[in-house]
Amino acid sequence: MEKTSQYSVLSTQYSLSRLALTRILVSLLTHEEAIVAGIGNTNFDLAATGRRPQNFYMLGSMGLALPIALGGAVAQPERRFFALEGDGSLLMNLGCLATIASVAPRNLTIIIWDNGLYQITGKQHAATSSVTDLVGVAKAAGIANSAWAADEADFTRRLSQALITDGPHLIAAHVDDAPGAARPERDPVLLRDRYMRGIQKATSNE
Ligand SMILES: Cc1ncc(C[n+]2csc(CCOP(=O)(O)OP(=O)(O)O)c2C)c(N)n1
Repeated sequence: MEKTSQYSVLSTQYSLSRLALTRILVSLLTHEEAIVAGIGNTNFDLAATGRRPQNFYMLGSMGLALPIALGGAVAQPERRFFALEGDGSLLMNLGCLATIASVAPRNLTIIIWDNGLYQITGKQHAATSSVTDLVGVAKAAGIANSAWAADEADFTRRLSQALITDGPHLIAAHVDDAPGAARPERDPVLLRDRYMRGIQKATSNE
């Protein structure tokens, strides 16, 4: 079988709109929560939701959204942090799940967009498309509060719970492979400085 897109092979499984879920996430934030987006479509879609100084966009290096968000969550326990990562990028750095489980930051929520693909480099299939269940991996790493979101309503419900309860939380969703909706500025210094200013002010989770 020609393997052009996992979406075409398992269309019922990889059906949620990554952009719609990203919009739900941003719409639920009211306390200057930080969002750290991994490379690829994850940060392309976040950029499409509009300018937020508390958003950070990773460029170039896979698997760093979770470690960067973990550092922020430890440094600013009064602010909630969200890490957005693609399945391919998380597969490159699975060890960070064990680190997060060990540190157990109450203010960190991990969101995984699993399209079963390394999409932006040509839709090569990732292990998640066949054998690897990232929620199972996260639970085994020690992040007990890890779950798949079945649909938009379930995602909204789980996220709303994560916003008012102690983490770490992990929510994963089987998403589509629509092209990324926008692009952040490809300027690492600008992106870093804007984010550092955006999270300078202490905020409250209440
Ligand atoms: C160490 C390393 N290897 C390979 C790449 C090339 N690369 C950039 S994005 C990407 C795929 C990312 O997959 P995923 O995180 O699942 O996001 P998607 O493209 O599916 O949205 C790859 C392989 C890279 N940037 N760094």
